Formats: sequence, C-alpha cells, structure tokens
Amino acid sequence: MLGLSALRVKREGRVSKYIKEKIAGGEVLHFTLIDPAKLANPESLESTAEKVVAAGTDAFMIGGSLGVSERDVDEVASRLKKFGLPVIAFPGNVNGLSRNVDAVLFMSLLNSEDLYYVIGAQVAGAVVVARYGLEVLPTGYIIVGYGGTAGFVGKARPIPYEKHDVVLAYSLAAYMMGMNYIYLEAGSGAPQPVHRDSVRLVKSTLPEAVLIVGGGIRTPEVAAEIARAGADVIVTGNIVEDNLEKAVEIVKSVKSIRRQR
Ligand code: 1GP
Repeated sequence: MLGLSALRVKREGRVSKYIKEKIAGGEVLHFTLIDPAKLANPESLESTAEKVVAAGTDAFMIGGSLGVSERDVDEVASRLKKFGLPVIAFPGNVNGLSRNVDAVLFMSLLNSEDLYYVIGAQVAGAVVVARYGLEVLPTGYIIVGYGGTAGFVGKARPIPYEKHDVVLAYSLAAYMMGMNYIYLEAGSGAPQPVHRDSVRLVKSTLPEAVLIVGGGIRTPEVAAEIARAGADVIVTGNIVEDNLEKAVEIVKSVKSIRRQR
C-alpha cells in the first residue's frame, strides 16, 4: 500500500523562507527557467548555469508545457543542485515533478477552460508531491495576452493585456483562496510581456503576495520596468538559450534594483 496516512505537506519551508527573506530585504528576485525539452545543447547546461549564477540569479525553475518527462526533470535538477541555489519544479503536468527538486510551484491554471488544469492534475500530483516530501509554493497561475504553448496546451482563455482589472480579479481570487504566490504569465516567447500596469495594480493591492512575472522578457530594460512596477520575481527562460549574454545582463539589471519595504 501507499501508506497514505503517513503523508505530510511541507509548506513554508526552506525555499519559501529564502524567497521571503530576500523580498523583505528589498531585493527583486530573478529565476532562471530551464525547459528540458528546449535544451539545444544539454552538455552546456552547467556552463550556462554558472554564468547566470555568477550574475546573481536567485533560483532555478525546471519545466515546460510539452515533451518533459519526470526523468528529464530528475536529471536537470540533479545537475543544477551543485550550484547551491533552490531548484524549483514548474510543472506543466504531473510528469513535471521530480524527487530531486527542493520545491514545486504547486499551480492551478486559474483561467483554463479545462478543469484538468485547474484541479485535475493537482489531484493526480498531490500524493506524489507529499510522498517525495517536496516543499509546495501554492501558486495561482494566470495566463495573460499571448499565452504561447502553455496557454494552448492548458486551454487557457488568456486575459487581454490591457484588462488590468480582470488580471487583478483573478489575482485577488487566488490570494483569497490561500495561494500566496501569483504568477502572471504571458507565455514563453511572448511578443510582449505582461503589462506593467497589471503588475503595478496587483502588487499595490496584494503587497503580501509573492508576485512572479514571466513570458517574453528579453531585455534588461523591460525586466527592470516590470521589477519597478512591483514584480517580486522575474522569470526568464528562452533568452538563456537564445542569447546568454543578454540573459546575464537581465539578471544583473534585476539584481541592481532595491525596493523600500
Ligand atoms: C514561461 O514565464 C516563462 O513559462 C518564461 O518565458 O521563455 O519567454 O522567458 P520566456
């Protein structure tokens, strides 16, 4: 038997403490997203990681919407662990989990039209997460604008970029349901990122929530703009593969920002 009665949930653990202490200290965090299915040159993973770590990235996220198996996440996680930063699963589905990560963004894709992405995958994955003893970061995942593969696969009804009030309403609902991480996602490779006015509105209304923003952030200027608007965490994925030098500049620009708390 699975021993279901022995399962425990790990919330507010080491990773959450790490994130919250940095935010309380006035930092904006940068997370480097590695999609195992998009690694053009898997051998160069460590040398790529070394460069973003030297620039100051705060954590690694591993995940993707298509073509990611648990074994891929296992392998990438164990290779990234040696850098000493938190390694966080960003699962597009149940197969995006791994024993080797420190925590999981336990997400509900709130504006999906398919209940599977809102609650079905979470039910399927919850026992696995508890059995692996992973720390959970309860996350409301909200897809805005372009949406990309995550939006298509997740059957999202993306919120139009300029509908800041709708983005806020979803964020409020997420927070009221106990999700203290809000992830505003424009979709990997989005032609434009989430609008800074949406970011500003969500952060000013929910100062206690950890606001993660990703999708289509390709320049240090845009990253800084979104960070200044109130994002607590900036995520970049594609640019790390496409233009590592630019990715390093983005990390440095995010890490140069200090906020009054
Ligand atoms: C996608 O938010 C992430 O889930 C990152 O997007 O690949 O466009 O940086 P990019």
